[in-house]
Amino acid sequence: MKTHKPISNFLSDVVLERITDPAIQAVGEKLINEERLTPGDGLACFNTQDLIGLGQIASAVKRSRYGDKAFFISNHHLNYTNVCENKCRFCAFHRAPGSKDAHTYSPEEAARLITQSPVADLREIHIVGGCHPHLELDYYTDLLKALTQAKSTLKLKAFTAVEIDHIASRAGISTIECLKQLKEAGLSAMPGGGAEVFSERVREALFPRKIPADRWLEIHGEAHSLGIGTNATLLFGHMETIEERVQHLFRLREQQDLSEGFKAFIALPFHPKNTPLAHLPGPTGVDILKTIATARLILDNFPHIKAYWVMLGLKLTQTALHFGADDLEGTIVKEHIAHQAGAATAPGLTRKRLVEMIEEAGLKPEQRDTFHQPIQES
Ligand code: V47
Repeated sequence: MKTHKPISNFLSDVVLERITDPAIQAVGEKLINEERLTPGDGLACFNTQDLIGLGQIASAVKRSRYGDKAFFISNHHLNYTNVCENKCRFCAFHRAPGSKDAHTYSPEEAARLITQSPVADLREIHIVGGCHPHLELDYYTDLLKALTQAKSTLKLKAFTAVEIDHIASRAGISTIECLKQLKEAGLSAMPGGGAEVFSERVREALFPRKIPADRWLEIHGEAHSLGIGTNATLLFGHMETIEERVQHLFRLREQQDLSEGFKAFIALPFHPKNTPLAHLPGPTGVDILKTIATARLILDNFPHIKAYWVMLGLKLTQTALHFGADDLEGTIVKEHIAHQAGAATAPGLTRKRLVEMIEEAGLKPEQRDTFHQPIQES
């Protein structure tokens, strides 16, 4: 069911006429006529020199859905283990089993960390780890149960499709059965990590041990069939081509047409430090804004587009809120994956700072829960 206002209310002929690139003007006209974009339109968005024109269209789409609002959540990121057997070449977070800075929290340790969380109005725990070679299904269900017991009002957004595939194969059960058991133990939603870029060429070069695109999408479809809402990501700015980025976005749009359970898309700019790809520069600010704006336009069936402040930096995040993004992610407390790869942002932000950031960008902050429902301030 369509919940947004006509884009023409937010994208006038005057604005369209000022757009210098005819291909981007044509994109704007298509959206006004409620036509879906084609891969050719996606390429035009990435290739345009008219960044501002592209941003105006993406911002119009955002405002047609959410007006001046921008969303955030009070959450805590918990990386239960950094032990991972996948050894992806873009990742600075993973450690070999037994290495001196490897960690794996017991369910009790994880629960203690959450009861000590500095976030006063905590709503969600975002739980992601590695593909640990020795943890069993019971560990994951015990972890979810211990966290629920620690704070029963919390929602648990846990385990990427990559982890779900790993847990299920170790347990010798199907991924849908695994998801059912995790849901029973307290899983409310799934994060969007592990998608990287849906290109077999890039997978073979950078993450050959990780599940391929079809499997990642299939597991999200299974989660959706069980009523588990999920997110999706794109890791960009390493060796992928623009065509591969566009294909990635279209595969997500196709999956969402089928299973309808994606809640948010997050573009993850590659951070090279401490990875085997440390010689790469990572994407520019212009590229990051283009990617977010283009995602907003192609992913017409995704409710939310996040600007992940941890990886964007605070100023580019504020700018991204005018390039199609409507959500900042959260308070987080202590982020590891991007920071170990060189992110220069704070480990976490207070709720007050998130509110200020949105207000400084000229927008209205709205606190949300895991399911993107508004939370009234108490
Ligand atoms: O899965 C790993 C990526 C992801 C690097 O769903 C890297 O709400 C950049 O998925 N440079 C984790 N990216 C982050 C993530 C996420 C974050 C916030 C909210 C949500 C959500 C999801 O980060 C990993 C991987 O795709 N990643 N290494 C790197 N060097």
